[in-house]
Amino acid sequence: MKTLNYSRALAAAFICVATTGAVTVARADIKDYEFQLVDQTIKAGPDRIITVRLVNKTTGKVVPDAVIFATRLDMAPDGMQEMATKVAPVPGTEPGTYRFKAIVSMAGRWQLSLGAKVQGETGTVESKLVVTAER
Ligand SMILES: [Cu+2]
Repeated sequence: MKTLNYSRALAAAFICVATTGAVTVARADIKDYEFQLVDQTIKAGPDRIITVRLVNKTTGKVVPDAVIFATRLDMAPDGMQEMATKVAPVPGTEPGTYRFKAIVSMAGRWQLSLGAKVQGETGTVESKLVVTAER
């Protein structure tokens, strides 16, 4: 009986090690992902569209179907973090790009903070992007 239990435990341990190894090889790190601005500058005004892409830095490929759960747009880069505006997601034009509509009420630098989940990855992608609004 003892021997049987021992070999079972050993088999279980072996499977565990094998699985862990496979996962480590197959899975990219969540830190390999980042959002990038498609356009660094936009025009100030109502209903402006900010377009970003989500990139896997190790492959250089864009990543579709991320779930964006946090957005914030404020003027922190120009010392006005209390000056925040509503951000509404709008459908992307191509896979891997994500678009947001916002009222950009003032010329200057705006920080877009994004939090997202990537399919098949644990953890959260968090990016802060600075977009310049021109008059
Ligand atoms: Cu401002």
